Amino acid sequence: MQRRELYNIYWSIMQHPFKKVSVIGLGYIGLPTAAILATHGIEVVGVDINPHAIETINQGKIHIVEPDLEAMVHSAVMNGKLKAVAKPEPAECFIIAVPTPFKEGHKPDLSYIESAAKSIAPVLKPGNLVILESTSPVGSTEKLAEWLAPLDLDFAYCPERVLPGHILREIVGNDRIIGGLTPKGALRAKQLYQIFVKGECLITDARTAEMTKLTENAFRDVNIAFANELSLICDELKINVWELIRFANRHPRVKILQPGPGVGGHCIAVDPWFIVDSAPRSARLIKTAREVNDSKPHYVLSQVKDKLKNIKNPTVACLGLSFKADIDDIRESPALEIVEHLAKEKMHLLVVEPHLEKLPKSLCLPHVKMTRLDEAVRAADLVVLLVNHRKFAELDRSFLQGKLILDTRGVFA
Ligand code: SAJ
Repeated sequence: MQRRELYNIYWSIMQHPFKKVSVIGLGYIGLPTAAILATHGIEVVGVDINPHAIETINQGKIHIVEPDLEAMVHSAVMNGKLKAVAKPEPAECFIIAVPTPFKEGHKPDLSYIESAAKSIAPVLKPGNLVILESTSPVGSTEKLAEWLAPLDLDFAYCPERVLPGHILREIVGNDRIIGGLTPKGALRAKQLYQIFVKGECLITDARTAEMTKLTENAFRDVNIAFANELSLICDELKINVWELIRFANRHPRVKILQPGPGVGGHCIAVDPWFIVDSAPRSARLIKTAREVNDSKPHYVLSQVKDKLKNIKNPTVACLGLSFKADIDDIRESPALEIVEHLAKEKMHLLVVEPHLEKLPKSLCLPHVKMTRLDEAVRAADLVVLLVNHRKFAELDRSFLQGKLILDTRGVFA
């Protein structure tokens, strides 16, 4: 496209600032995005299929756990700038932020995106901008455009990159990758994100933006797999992996991540599979990394059994259930997977999870009890640390004397 032509598009876009935006999917990404747009003066209509989420948000409260988000949602709702509804209504821009899990055989499941597209189709008008934020396989934005054809719309793919627990800081501060199906789609999406993003908004095509998001999470997965593989090698060679990594990281160009009981959450444990699915013959390292990380919970289980081999009817303290430190999210959590397996063995378990009020349903069993940290450690033969919550690091080490310990995160090391 000629410079002049781009300039004309840019000029015409600038004449039409966004006044009303709809966000489809009010979860960990959609709700903060909706709230931050609303606090910048945009009229925002959030759409969700979950009646509980709608009701909670319209009361100025939130149905998820994220620091400072409730205050922002509360003020946006009270100022009349944000409302949650079940049925989409007309707007100038639609941001789709729905889940993209995988199904059988690690194949991406785009059904939530397809449903979102179908739900907005009746209210779309020519000239509307549709942005996909959900982490998606390469080609998904093109598919979205096909589902919504033949309407005259602009499309862009703009992946979220925020870290749970730090969403409000990162949603503003992080750079944004904006991939348009056309240059006009990209420029219009940039105009929208610039309302609240203080980082740079970098423009590309939709396929590159889709792959950028997948690459970031695959990069992290491969690096965690390296650390997890090192932990196995170190166990075999009787070396303390935490000390090893600390020393290796003193090299100016080495930055090894931390081993753990496996990789959890709904992003890093999922997204690399989208690359493997799209390019199975080439994505060998990425696939192996997934397998290394997915096998770690089984390795931890074998370590537990080994530690307990001489103890009859042992009591095991399991410290942590969430998928990572200092959050309440147990989706795809390796800690939960390990505790569920131990529970199936009918072991007497004392579970400590300071971020949950009660045990998840799968652990509501007579031989599994949720307790305080000191209580669990005092009664346990074996203490298995699964999540590096700050509270666990603060434990008085004298409680651990005489206990068998399996520390999968190097907190007590
Ligand atoms: N983990 C380790 N060792 C490490 C780091 C992490 O075992 O050294 C484990 C964690 O315990 C957890 C899993 O990896 O089980 C994932 O945690 P995380 O903190 O690495 O990532 P998420 O899933 O919370 O968020 C990631 C982020 N992506 C990257 O850092 C590249 C975030 O920026 C993305 O926005 C998010 O995925 C997403 O939504 O895709």
